[in-house]
Parts: sequence; structure tokens; C-alpha cells
Amino acid sequence: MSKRALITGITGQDGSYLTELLLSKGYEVFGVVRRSSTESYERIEHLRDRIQLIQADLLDQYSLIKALETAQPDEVYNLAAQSFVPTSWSQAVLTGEFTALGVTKVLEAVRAVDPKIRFYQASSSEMYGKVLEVPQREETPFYPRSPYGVAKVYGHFITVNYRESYNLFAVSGILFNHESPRRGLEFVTRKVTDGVAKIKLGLANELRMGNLDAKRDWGFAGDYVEAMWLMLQQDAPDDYVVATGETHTVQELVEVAFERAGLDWQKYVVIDPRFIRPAEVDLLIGDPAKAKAKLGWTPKTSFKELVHMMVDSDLARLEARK
Ligand code: NDP
Ligand code: GDR
Repeated sequence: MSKRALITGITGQDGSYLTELLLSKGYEVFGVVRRSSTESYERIEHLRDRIQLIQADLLDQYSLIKALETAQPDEVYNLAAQSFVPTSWSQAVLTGEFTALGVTKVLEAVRAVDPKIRFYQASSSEMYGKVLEVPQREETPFYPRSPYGVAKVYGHFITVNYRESYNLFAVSGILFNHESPRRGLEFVTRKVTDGVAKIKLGLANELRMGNLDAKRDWGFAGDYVEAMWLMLQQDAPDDYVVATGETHTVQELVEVAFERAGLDWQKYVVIDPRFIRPAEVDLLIGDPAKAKAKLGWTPKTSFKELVHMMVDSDLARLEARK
């Protein structure tokens, strides 16, 4: 019999890649979508006739229990979150209610419906925040620098706590930044590749940016969802860092992207204080040694390949629209 998976956040970047992966492995896939006046199913449109969508909200305990009863999943992937760091300052309470407490609600639904369900929590390198150790490992202490990071620390530890308290198969994947042509337009990689494509095609004449000195460990989302799945296939539940082990500045990202389109970035990039954050995470670089050794997982896409893939995709999309 085929396995069944339920994904919260299925309409997001990771949700779409994870759905493709699970379908390719023969899973029956159920997705939680929240009600809104306009649907945002763009990233999963091509998969719509192969999956089942259930309306529920991470803020609503009863709706989550009903969703699990309907799907009867073997595995739950909790990817839903308010995931944009700057918004976590302007909507700090909402971010806490659902990026943090929402995790407890999903875990409580698992306990109520079937404690044998395997649970994946989308934890984040933003939990490390202030640099206390490099590269960052599973044991590196957390010092989050945004309400989003603080909420993710709660989500991480409530997952660990439910595993230890109730013996649930609950794991936390500490994923470093991962990107793709499906990344939201407000995140820095996609903002840059979309901006480059617009400038190249004469649709814009500048790109307004924040802190170019921040360093991130960027990988490809398509590679990272494989690690999520592997974590739930192990004999015992555990937490893993998923990263490339390489770090680059935002400026390097800008340079590689503009170069791909044959443009000189210095002519177009303008620093705009509106994009500087109240508190910054200066340096992220993950150590994926445990994921490599225990899960047999390695990233397949290099930083340059990733940026080129995203620039090419944005150029093709905007050219087609033109
Ligand atoms: P996205 O922002 O692309 O997707 C977020 C998803 O959450 C969307 O499907 C969104 O639905 C859903 N959602 C938002 N609010 C609610 C709600 N109240 N109830 C139910 N669903 C809701 O994120 P990513 O795909 O990039 O990331 C997936 C997860 O991994 C997130 O938890 C993120 O914080 C975490 N993460 C991401 C990393 C990255 O680099 N991408 C790194 C580490 C962790 P809708 O379409 O309705 O808005
Ligand atoms: P991040 O991703 O905050 O790391 O969180 P984002 O792409 O937003 O920022 C990365 C870095 O780039 C700097 N930056 C800018 N960022 C944006 N968005 N826009 C700009 O104009 C800009 N200029 C410079 C930022 O200051 C920052 O240092 C992402 C999200 O996906 C989280 O949900 C996830 O948990 C973490 O990655 C890991």
C-alpha cells in the first residue's frame, strides 16, 4: 500500500518541491491550504490533479485535527509559517502565534489522531542568529535575532520536547537558506535575479538593496526537500543541520547574478536604508557532516549553478510575458 503524507505550507516553495518528490516515490499527498479570497496555488498548479487539498489553518486546532483525520497520514511535514524575517518585526504577535504556537497545535493534532504518525518540523538557521560558533552544528547554541528566529526556536524545542515527553517520531530539520526559481519575490536571491532580469529587458533601471555584507549558506530547495524525507525514513528520530558548508556575501550573489546577464552591478544597485533590518544575522555557514554521515545526504547544486538557474528562469519568464 502506498504511504500517505500531509504537508502544511504546500503552496510555498518547499511544499511544491516536496510534493513532487513524494509523488515520484508513490506517496498519496494531502496538502493543508488556508482559506483566502484569492487562491495562491501557482507553485502547485501543475500537481493539482495528483494531490488532495484540505482547508485548515495553523491557528485553528480543530481544523488541524479534522485535516489529519481526513488524510490519515503516515508522515506530516509542518512547513507552514510566516517565513519572511522583516515581516516578523511588523507582525511579531502573529508570527509567534503561528510560527511558534502553531507547531504545538500540529503536534497536539498528531497525538490526538494517531501518535504513530511521523512528524517533520521546518526549523531554521535563523535560530543561530548571533555568531557563537562557525560552522554552525546541531549542538551550536541558539541566539535568534528576529521575532521569526525566536518563534522558530520555540518550534524546534517543542518538537524535541514532544519526542522526549510522548515518544513521538518527531524530528527537526535545521535548514539553512535554500532557494529556487519558485522562491518568493521578497527574499534576497529572487529579488536580485528578478531585478537583474527586469533591468536586462528594460523593465527597470535600478535595484534597491539592504545590507550587502551579510553572509549566507545558500543551497537549492530541490536538494533540501530530499533531506526532509530522509529524516523521516530513519530507524530513530533525530535533528539534523542541512546546509552546503559554504558561505557567500549578498554582494557576491549580486555580482554573480548581474554577470550572468552581462551587466555591471555597480551601475544599477542602490543601497536603501528601508531594507536594513533592526537586528541582522551577519554570518551563517552550516556543517552538514551529520546529515552526510547518517542520512547519506549531500547537496548537488553549487552556489553559481543556483544563481544562474534563477537568473535564466526569471529572464525566460519575463521574456515570455513581453
Ligand atoms: P514559503 O513562505 O514559501 O511558504 C510558507 C507556507 O506557509 C505557504 O504555503 C503559506 O500559505 C503557508 N501558511 C502561511 N500562513 C499559514 C497559516 N496561518 N495556516 C496555514 N498555512 C499557512 O516558505 P518556504 O517554502 O520557503 O519554507 C517552508 C518552511 O521552512 C517555513 O516554515 C520556513 O520558515 C522554513 N524554512 C525555510 C527556509 C528557506 O530558506 N526557504 C530555511 C529554513 C526554514 P499561503 O500560500 O496561503 O501563504
Ligand atoms: P533570511 O533571507 O532573512 O536569511 O531568511 P532573506 O533572503 O530575506 O535575506 C538574506 C540576507 O540578505 C540581506 N539583504 C536583503 N534581504 C532582502 N530580503 N531584501 C533586500 O533587499 C536585502 N538586502 C540585503 C538580509 O539583510 C539578510 O541578511 C530566509 C527565510 O527563508 C527564512 O524563512 C529562513 O528560515 C531562513 O532564510 C533560513
